[in-house]
Amino acid sequence: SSSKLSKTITLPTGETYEQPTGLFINNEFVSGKQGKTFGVINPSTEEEICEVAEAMPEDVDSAVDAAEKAFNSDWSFGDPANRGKVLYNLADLMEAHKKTLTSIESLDNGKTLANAAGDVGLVINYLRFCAGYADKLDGEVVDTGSGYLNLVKREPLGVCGQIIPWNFPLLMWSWKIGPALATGNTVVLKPAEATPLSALYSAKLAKEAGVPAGVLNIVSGFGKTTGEAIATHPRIRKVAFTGSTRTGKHIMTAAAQSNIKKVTLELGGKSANIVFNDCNVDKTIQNIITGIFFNSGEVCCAGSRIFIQSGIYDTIIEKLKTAVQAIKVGNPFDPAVFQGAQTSQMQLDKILGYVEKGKEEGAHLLTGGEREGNKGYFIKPTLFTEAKPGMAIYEEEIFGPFGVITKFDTPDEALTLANNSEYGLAAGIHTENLNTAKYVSDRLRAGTVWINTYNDFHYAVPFGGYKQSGIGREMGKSSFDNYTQVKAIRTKIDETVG
Ligand code: TXE
Repeated sequence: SSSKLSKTITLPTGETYEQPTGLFINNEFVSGKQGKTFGVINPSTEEEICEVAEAMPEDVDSAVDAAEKAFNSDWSFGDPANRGKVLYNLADLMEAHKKTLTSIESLDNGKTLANAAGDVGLVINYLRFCAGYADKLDGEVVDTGSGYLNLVKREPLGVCGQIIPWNFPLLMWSWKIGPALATGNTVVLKPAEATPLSALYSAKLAKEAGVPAGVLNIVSGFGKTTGEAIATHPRIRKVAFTGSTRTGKHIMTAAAQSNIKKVTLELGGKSANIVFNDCNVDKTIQNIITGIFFNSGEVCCAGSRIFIQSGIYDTIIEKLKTAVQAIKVGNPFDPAVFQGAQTSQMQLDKILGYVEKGKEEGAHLLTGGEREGNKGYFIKPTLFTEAKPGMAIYEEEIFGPFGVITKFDTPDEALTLANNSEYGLAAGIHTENLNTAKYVSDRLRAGTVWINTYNDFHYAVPFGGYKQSGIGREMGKSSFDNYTQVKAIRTKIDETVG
């Protein structure tokens, strides 16, 4: 069966499921007021999966109306344990639907089933983490003498606009809605136009979990229309964004000019992955690969600048080349495949453009550098050596399975190279020496430093950027700071009662 607001989809696993395709406003799937739709492409086959409703500014208005009404209700004023319960229910439902969610994510984004399963697992854990915090975000009593009672409490911000990217569609959905809902806010979220399916499917689960009408609204659409309507909306009080630094700057400006929305940003990166002479070679090879080829390289904190100390350089290069050439690229539903498709034609073209740039700039193509097959957005894992500061492939975020390698001699030289970037999202260090690890990790200007691991996330550990990689932290306790504001209540006490 296939109605206007949902479509029966057969997954490559043979399973069929019902995909909601409407906008999700006030707990109902609805068509956009202008009746517009857009196609969602399967990046592994370049075929259309389905059409979904496209939100125009008037639809964003409807979503904000619903969210504002829901905010002025028991949702934000009632017992926070109720919000925790709803989020636990949602996590349970997502666990029950884990298989379908995993397949939807692979279908829509092109990532392997293994990558998608990892995402969904982290989503479930993080929602439970947020649920558990809902009733534990205590305030303070400040003593200024017996003539006053001072209460300091944390309150939600109101209607929060959330704009997310296509590389981790469901994970980014959870990083945004988890802390927002736990703290009593209401949400208008725009998924990326390339990957709206898992957010819509999960909206249905949210309703089933008991999320009240208007608390969570999903408005699929494009950045320049739907995203812009969120960033400039006069009644949205906060905007949270994950995506490019360029769009992040634009959103911050729009937030300032419209109504001083609170802003959190998780932006691009060009993270340094530093290999020292005394590293464990085999583990380090795996960590370099995970660093840059995990999730097809579409990772904001990808270890895309690889720095290798001179004493181990030749050994690492030789082993790395062999290991990378053994990586299987292709159908994300094939369990033998390590690297699936890039998410869009635009990304494929962008990455291949950087291959040409790298050659022109005089770097050495060690391996890869071309498309894999001619159907689907697949690209061979690519590494350039002899990359130098000033080269576009060294400075700019490529956002694909594309790493650049540079040789260094001393830890201080590695630090200078690593820190000489406007980005500061993450970094990696590979050494068996605690002194080196501590010295270097203290001096790296990055929000996350991984030692002897990479792209290794945990829901209780905060994540976010230094410098132009962002503002605010997601996951961990820090994420609740992004969604609460402090209210001081100072009461004068009449001491004449004594
Ligand atoms: O990103 P955008 P794009 C980087 C990566 C990639 C490049 C371009 O280098 O190659 O960005 O990708 C919405 N007002 N990252 O163009 O524009 C858009 O609809 C409001 C890094 O896809 O940042 C989508 O939902 N919203 C990254 C989201 O912003 C707007 C993840 C991200 O799109 C908007 C993605 C506007 N004017 C890309 N314009 C990371 N840090 O993880 C766009 N959007």
